[in-house]
Amino acid sequence: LALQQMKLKEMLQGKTGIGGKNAKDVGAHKFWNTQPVPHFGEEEPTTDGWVEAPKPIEELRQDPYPLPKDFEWASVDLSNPNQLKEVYELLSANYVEDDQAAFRFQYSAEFLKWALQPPGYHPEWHVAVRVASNKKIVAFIAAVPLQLRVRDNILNASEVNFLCIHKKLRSKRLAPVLIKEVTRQCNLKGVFQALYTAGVLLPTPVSTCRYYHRCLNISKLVNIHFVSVPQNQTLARMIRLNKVPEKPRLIEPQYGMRELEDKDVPEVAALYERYMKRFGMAIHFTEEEVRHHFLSGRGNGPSVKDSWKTPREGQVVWSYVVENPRTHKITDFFSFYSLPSTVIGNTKHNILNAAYLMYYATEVAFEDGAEESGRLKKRLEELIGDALVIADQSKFDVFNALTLMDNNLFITDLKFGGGDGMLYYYLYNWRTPLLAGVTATGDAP
Ligand code: MYA
Repeated sequence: LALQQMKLKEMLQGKTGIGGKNAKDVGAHKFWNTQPVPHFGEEEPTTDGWVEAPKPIEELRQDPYPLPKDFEWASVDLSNPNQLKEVYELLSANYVEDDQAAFRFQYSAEFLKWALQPPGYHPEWHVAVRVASNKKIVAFIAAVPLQLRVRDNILNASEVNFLCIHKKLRSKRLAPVLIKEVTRQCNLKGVFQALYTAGVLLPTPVSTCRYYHRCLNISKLVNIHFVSVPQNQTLARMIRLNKVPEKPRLIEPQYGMRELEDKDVPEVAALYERYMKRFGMAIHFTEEEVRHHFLSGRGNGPSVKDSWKTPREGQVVWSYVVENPRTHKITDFFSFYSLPSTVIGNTKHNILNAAYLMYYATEVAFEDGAEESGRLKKRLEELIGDALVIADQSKFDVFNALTLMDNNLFITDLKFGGGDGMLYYYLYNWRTPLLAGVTATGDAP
C-alpha cells in the first residue's frame, strides 16, 4: 500500500505518467476539470478544507439540469416494489464489469433497499432518467446522507453510488448531467461534500486500495476462470491448501461468539466509534445507523439456530459479536455482506457468490503494545478467520477485502491473494492530504 501511495503521489504531481485503459492525459477531463475537486498536476494539499464555499439556498439552481430530448428525470421510490425492480434490472444488465468483461456486479433488490434507505435518506437523491415515451429507466445515480470524519473535521456529507447508464447510451456525456443533478439535489438539502469510490482513476483520489480475494470454492472459481491453478500445483492440492475449518472457533461457549442482536447495538456503536479513530477517514454512525447497517440487512426472518450454517432468505449482511462469557461485555465484532456477480458467458455457473468484508473492531487494539507484540494481528486473524468459515458454510465462493483499515495485518496469513481490481476513494469539494488507510463503506463498486 505504501508503494501504491507513493506512485499515486508522484503521478498526481505530474512526475510520472500512468498507463492503463482508464488513464487520461492530465487536463483531458473535460467534465471533472470544471468540478470542485483537486485536479491532476496540482500540489498535494497541505491543509484540509472545502474547494468551493457553500452557497445560500436562494443562490442555488432551482430547476433540474436539461436532459437530451426524449428523456426525463424521475425520482425513484425504492419502497415501491415495481420501481425497486426497475432499478435492479437496469443495474443487473448494465452495472460495473471487470476489465475483461467476465463478471458483472449483481446487487440484489434487498441490497439496494438496504444500501439506499438508511436512516434519514432522501427519496429525491435516488435520481433516474426515463425514456419519455415508454418510461423505461435508462440511467441512475444515488446518494445517501452520512456524517464523515476526515481527520479532525466532521462533514455533513453524502455518499454517491450506483451511477449507471444503459449500455446503449454510453459515451454521450450523460454521466456529467447525472452527477450535476445529484449534486444539485444534495446542495438543496444543505450538503456540499460527498464521498464516492470508483474502480477508475479520476481527479483526484484521497486514497487507493487494492482488492484481495480469499478463494473458498476452488473448483468453481477455477471453472469460471476467477483463478487458475498455478503451474507448480494441482487442483487437488490447491483445494487442500485453501480448505477452511468446518466450524468457527470462537463459537465455542468459552469464547462467546454469536450473532449480533438488537440489545448489542449501543455497545457495538461505541466499539466501532473507538476503533475507527485509528484511521484518518471514517463514517460516523449513530446507534440507529448501526442498527440499520448491521441488523436490518439480515432480512426479516427469525434468528435461526446455527445461523452460521444457514443464511436467511434474502440475507444481505452477516454480523457477529464476541461477548465475554464472564463480564458479558462485547469485546469484538465483525461483519460482511453478500454481493454476487453475474458470470458472463459461462454455461455451467451463472452466479459468483461473493462475500465482502465490512466493518470489524476489537478491544485488543486498545491494549498497550498490542500492535507491536502481534496481539492485534493474532486477534484479527481469529475473528476474520471465523468470518471465512461462516462465509464458507453459507456457500460463498470467495471472500473479498480491500487494503484498508487493519486488513494488511491479516490478508496474507489468511491466504487472501491480490486481485487486479483497484478501488479509488474520492471526496467531492473537500481537500485533504493523501490518506494512508481509509475505511470501507457499505458498498465497494
Ligand atoms: S462508481 C460505478 C460507476 N458505474 C459503472 O462503472 C457502471 C458501468 N458504467 C456505466 O454505467 C458508465 O460507463 C458510466 C459513465 C455511468 C460510469 N465516476 O456519460 P459519459 C466520467 C465519476 O460520456 P459513460 C460510482 O457509482 C468520465 O471521466 N465519473 O460516460 C460512483 C468523463 O468525464 P471527464 C465518471 O461511460 C459514482 C465522463 O464521466 C465515472 O457513458 C460517483 C464521461 O461521461 C465514474 N465512475 O458513463 C460519481 N466514469 O471527461 C461522482 C466515467 O471529465 C459523484 N466518468 O473525464 C460526485 C459527488 C456528487 C455529489 C456531490 C454532493 C455535494
